[in-house]
Amino acid sequence: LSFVSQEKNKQIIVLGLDGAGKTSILHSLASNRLQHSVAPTKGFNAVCINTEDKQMEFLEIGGSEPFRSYWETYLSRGLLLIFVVDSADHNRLPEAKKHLHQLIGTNPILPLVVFANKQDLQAAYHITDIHDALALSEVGNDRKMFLFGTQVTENGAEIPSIMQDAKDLIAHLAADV
Ligand code: G3D
Ligand code: MG
Repeated sequence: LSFVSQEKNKQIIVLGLDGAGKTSILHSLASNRLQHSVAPTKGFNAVCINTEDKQMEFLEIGGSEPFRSYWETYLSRGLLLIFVVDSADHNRLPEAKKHLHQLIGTNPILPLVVFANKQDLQAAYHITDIHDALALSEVGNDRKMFLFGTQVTENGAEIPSIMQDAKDLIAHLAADV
């Protein structure tokens, strides 16, 4: 029983500035269908995703200012961090970078999966530019780090293979920790 309750605390933490697409990505990964979010997350959003052999619990914490104080608390007992950015929101990339580096600075081995979302938008930076803008080369040698370009458009369509790959990778990383 203690094993079960210990496991219960281990969540995949999903962070990023508000409007980046965290909820949209989570719902799409959960349903295997692309799903836009219909409303901004107020506070917390917990989503369970089943794969063939296990269940993963994701916790999105709202990106707006009042909730950011919770980020580090939850992260300290997280399995891995998923960080979502709006690739077309050039003005706020420095802010996203600052938060990301603050978050991972406290944990040198926490695996990191970055979603460079909204790749459908004309103004979106390519993932190589996102890699630079977020200074991902500085995230640490001992850390597993992955970067995916994603887009959540075409409501109801099956998720593209890159999102399926990301989901498989996350399941793999979560099992490994
Ligand atoms: P958040 O949970 O990070 O705050 P949401 O972000 O998932 O709530 O998404 C914020 C807005 O961005 C939503 O639009 C959502 O539909 C849109 N969005 C999410 N992903 C994409 C994407 O890949 N491409 C585009 N073009 N839009 C996306 P609204 O209009 O409801 O604010
Ligand atoms: Mg949200």
